[in-house]
Amino acid sequence: MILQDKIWLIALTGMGLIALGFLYVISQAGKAAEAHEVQVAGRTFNWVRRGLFVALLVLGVGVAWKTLWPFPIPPQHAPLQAAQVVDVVGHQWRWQLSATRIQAGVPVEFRVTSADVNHGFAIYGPDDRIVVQTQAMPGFENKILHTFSEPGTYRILCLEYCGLAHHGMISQFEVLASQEGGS
Ligand SMILES: [Cu+2]
Repeated sequence: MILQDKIWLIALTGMGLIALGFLYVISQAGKAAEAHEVQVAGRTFNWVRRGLFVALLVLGVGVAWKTLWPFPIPPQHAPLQAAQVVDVVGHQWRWQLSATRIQAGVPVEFRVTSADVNHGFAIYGPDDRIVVQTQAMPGFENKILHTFSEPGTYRILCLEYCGLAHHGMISQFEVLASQEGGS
């Protein structure tokens, strides 16, 4: 199962649990409560609340640790020494690339900037799933380091609304199997 489907499943499960909670509260509404029961319920609720807090804390730290390690963003102020480098400039409304043929299996560094306004530089794979993305900002150079494993035609879309023809800001490049040789 791919990551997006897993996240979707987790989200659906969460929504389902919340819906069940609502249904339970609705089913209990209107029933008279006894003073002793209220006291016991209050104490139980406090314990549940503390347990939930600890569980969420552990879950949050755990998920952050697992997903940010290894950190997905390469060092921005040091040379990356990748074998392939592609300079990317975003314009209203097109992408300017210094190379459109990239070799699979070899790290490639994208140096991304913009000539005018902020753009969102996003690479989509042959299966139309997002591979990697960063901001294209005037006056800044944002770096992406990526190693493509699948050959094919990759598309670049703009993910930051940048004016009238933002939707048409689509470009593409080829990822070649290792033996084909790139440029
Ligand atoms: Cu745009």
